[in-house]
Amino acid sequence: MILVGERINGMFRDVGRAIASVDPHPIQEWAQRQEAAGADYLDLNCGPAAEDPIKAMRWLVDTVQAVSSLPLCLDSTNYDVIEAGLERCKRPALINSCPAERPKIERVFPMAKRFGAKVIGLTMDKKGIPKDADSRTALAMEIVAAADEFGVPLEDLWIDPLILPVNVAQDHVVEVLETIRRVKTLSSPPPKTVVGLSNVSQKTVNRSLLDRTFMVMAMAAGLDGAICNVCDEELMNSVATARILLNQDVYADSYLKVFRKRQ
Ligand code: THG
Repeated sequence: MILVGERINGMFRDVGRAIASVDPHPIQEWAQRQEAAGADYLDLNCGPAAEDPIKAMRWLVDTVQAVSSLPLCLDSTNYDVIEAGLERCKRPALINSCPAERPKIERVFPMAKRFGAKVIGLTMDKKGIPKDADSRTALAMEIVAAADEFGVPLEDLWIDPLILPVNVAQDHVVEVLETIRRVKTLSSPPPKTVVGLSNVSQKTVNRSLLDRTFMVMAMAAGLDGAICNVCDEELMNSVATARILLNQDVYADSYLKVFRKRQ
């Protein structure tokens, strides 16, 4: 599993405040904490409140790179913000994200190629997020075709079937799992799959239980990565255990310790 730490996001009050007051310390603490917890990437999202999001993204990238050598996942719907971040990234980054809409594809994929960045493609378009796996998979196919057209390697394409909160879109969850399975048949090599895990439990009680149960189900369906709360130890133990049961790691009685050390 490729784990993307979700915590440097202006939607969290402490991070939003740190961005607004240009205070590097809370940001750098979260970078180091998530790296120690086993993150492979760090998601950076200025949040809805940033006054000058281009300046904020540049500052976030510089601030995080001063204390962590993890690659970054630049999370914005504003592609000028993503481009400003990419210009500062020392390592190949992950662009988060691009929907299956032609003008956005034409903006994002050439930029990904220019910077050697990877891309998260969303199974949504102007009409929004469809419910059924057929429609989600059709949108994924449009993004696979775009990667091919613009010369972005399929290994660098991550498809996100967009998991929604279970309390408002319960009937979507099985469709997302089926989409994860089907995306693997779209090309050779297949694109990777990724979800924003914490979406599933937004505004519910038992958040951690919902997150880790869905994580294990999605891993069994073939999920390759997740933007998630890497500081949730029970979630990380579930990931380690699912990897053993899916024969992705060699069993040892000490597998939890082994996983934690390796991550
Ligand atoms: N797909 C992709 N990128 C994404 C998402 C996705 N980026 C953002 C998001 N979804 C994933 N990251 C988060 C981060 C935080 C929360 C959910 C998803 C979250 N936040 C608290 C809440 O809303 O209750 C914030 C409140 C707080 O604790 O302060 O749950 O799906 N490609």
